[in-house]
Amino acid sequence: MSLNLTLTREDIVRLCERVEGAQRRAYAIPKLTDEYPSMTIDDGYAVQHELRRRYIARGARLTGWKAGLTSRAKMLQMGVHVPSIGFLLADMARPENSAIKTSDMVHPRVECEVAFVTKKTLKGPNCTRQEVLEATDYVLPAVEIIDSRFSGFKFDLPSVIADNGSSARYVAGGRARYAADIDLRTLGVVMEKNGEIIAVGASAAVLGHPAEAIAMLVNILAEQGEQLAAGSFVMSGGITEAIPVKPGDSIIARFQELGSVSMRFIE
Ligand code: 0L1
Ligand code: MG
Repeated sequence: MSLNLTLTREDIVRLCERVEGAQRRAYAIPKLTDEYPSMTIDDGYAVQHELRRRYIARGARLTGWKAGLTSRAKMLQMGVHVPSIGFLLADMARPENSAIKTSDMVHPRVECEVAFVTKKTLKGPNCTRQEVLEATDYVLPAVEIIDSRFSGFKFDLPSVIADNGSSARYVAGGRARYAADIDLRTLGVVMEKNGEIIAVGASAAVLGHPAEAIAMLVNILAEQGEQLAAGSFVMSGGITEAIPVKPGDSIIARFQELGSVSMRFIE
């Protein structure tokens, strides 16, 4: 399948430098399509690919991937029509119960997700939910801290993809379980902020079943000529809506069957 690219190599490098600057120094930038209105989803992935290449060339370690915009509510909220993927690096991970700095993020928000750890390589196209479940070593609960670098949350799909799906930090914890031992489609989740319930959801919000989101991710990787390596940590997308956090906030995400994941936020 041929890619629908409109950006030149120079444009890709320029936009990558712009996004990287915003990510590393935590400032907001206008959405990329203000300057490149014809930018496509494939262009967005080309910028994301260049971003990953640069981080890894400087010593970052790829730990896995994230599916994003996987619930209908989130797609509506963000005004986009298809899910997206982004990469995860070891230095984005934070320990459970830790204090997470906000001064190195633009406008952090948290969302509850089921994470998968794989034991076999997965390849698209046409990867299915069943293949994902067979390749899964175990699942565990996670909270993603997303941080769109675009001013006023005004963005579109090519811009979000170029910004690595707003990836910033992630915390995994709770209890790891074999996927076969639980009904992954009907897991309930409750998120508390400062002791108050602020969001509730069920895992079916993620494309009907979180493993569908992983299959979707593998199929998008295939379009980019890539596969999902065995041993990857993969987040399947927000079950609850994204909740803004600021210094002083504490978050606890309680997952049915999988335990809870907590963290607090500091300046
Ligand atoms: O993880 C995700 O669902 C990606 C979110 C991208 C848009 C946003 O920043 O909310
Ligand atoms: Mg997410």
